[in-house]
Amino acid sequence: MTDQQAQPDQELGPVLVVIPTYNERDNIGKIVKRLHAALPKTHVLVVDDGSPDGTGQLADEMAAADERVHVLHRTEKAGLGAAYIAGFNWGLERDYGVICEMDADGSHAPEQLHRLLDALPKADLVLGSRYVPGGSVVNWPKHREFLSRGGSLYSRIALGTNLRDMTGGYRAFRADTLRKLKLSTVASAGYCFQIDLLWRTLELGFKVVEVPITFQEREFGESKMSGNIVREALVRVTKWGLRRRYTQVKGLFGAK
Ligand SMILES: Nc1nc2c(ncn2[C@@H]2O[C@H](COP(=O)(O)OP(=O)(O)O)[C@@H](O)[C@H]2O)c(=O)[nH]1
Ligand SMILES: [Mg+2]
Repeated sequence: MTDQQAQPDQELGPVLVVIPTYNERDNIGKIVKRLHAALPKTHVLVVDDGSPDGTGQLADEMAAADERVHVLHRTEKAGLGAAYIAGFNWGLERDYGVICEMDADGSHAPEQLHRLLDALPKADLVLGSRYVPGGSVVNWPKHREFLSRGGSLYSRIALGTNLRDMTGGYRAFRADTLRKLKLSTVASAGYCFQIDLLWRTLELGFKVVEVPITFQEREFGESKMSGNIVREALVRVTKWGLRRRYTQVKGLFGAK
C-alpha cells in the first residue's frame, strides 16, 4: 500500500497529528511539508510553548497559508506532557477520529506514519517501536540508546507488559481511547508522560499494538532531555509497578 492510500479516514475519522515544539524553528517547516507530502489529508496541530526562537510565529505563518495547519500557543515551557494534553484536548473538542503524537525534530519519519495508521483499525493505540524486528535507531549516541532501551526494559518488568518500546513518542490513538484516559489527572512531564499514557491505556484493557519505525536523531536544534526527566520516570514507574504487585498479592489472599 502506498503512503497516499493509507488513510483510515473512512473507518476512524479524520487524522490530527499533534507536534509539540520548543525552539524548533529549523525543523517545523520541513516536518510538516514531509507529512503533507506523505499524507495530504492529515491535519497538524503545533503546540508551541512560547519558543524564544520564533517557532510559534513561523507556525502561525504556516497556518495562515494552509488550512490543514493549526497552532496552539502556550505561554511558557511546561514540558512535553502538558503540551500534549493541551493538544489532545484541542483535538478531542473537534471531530478528529485519530490523534497522533510526533516530534518536530525529524526523529519520527512522517513517511512511516501510515504504518501506525494502517494498524489502528485493529487496535486502540498503536506505538511506533524502535525495538521490535524491523525497527531501528539511527545516529543516536550510545548513552541515549542505552537509557532508552534500559527505560523500556525496566518499565516492561515493573509493569508486567510484553511491549518493547514504552517510552517512544511516535503514536496513534483512537480519539475514543484518549477520551477514556482521564487526561486531566496526568501529571507526568517528560519521558514519563509516554509511559504514563501507555500504562493508563493498558490498565483500561485497551489493545496496544507495536509497529516498527526507524528513529533518526535530530540534525538541527537541541534535545530537551534532562536528568530530571529520567528521575521522574524512574520514581513514577517504580510506584506504579509496586502498586500493581500489591494489587496482585492482595488478590491472591482474597482481601478486599
Ligand atoms: N511544547 C513543548 N514541546 C517540547 C517541550 N520539551 C520538548 N518538546 C518537544 O518535544 C519533542 C521531543 O523533544 P526532544 O528535545 O527532541 O527530546 P528527545 O528526542 O528525547 O531528545 C520536540 O518536538 C521538542 O521540541 C516542552 O516543554 N514544550
Ligand atoms: Mg528529539
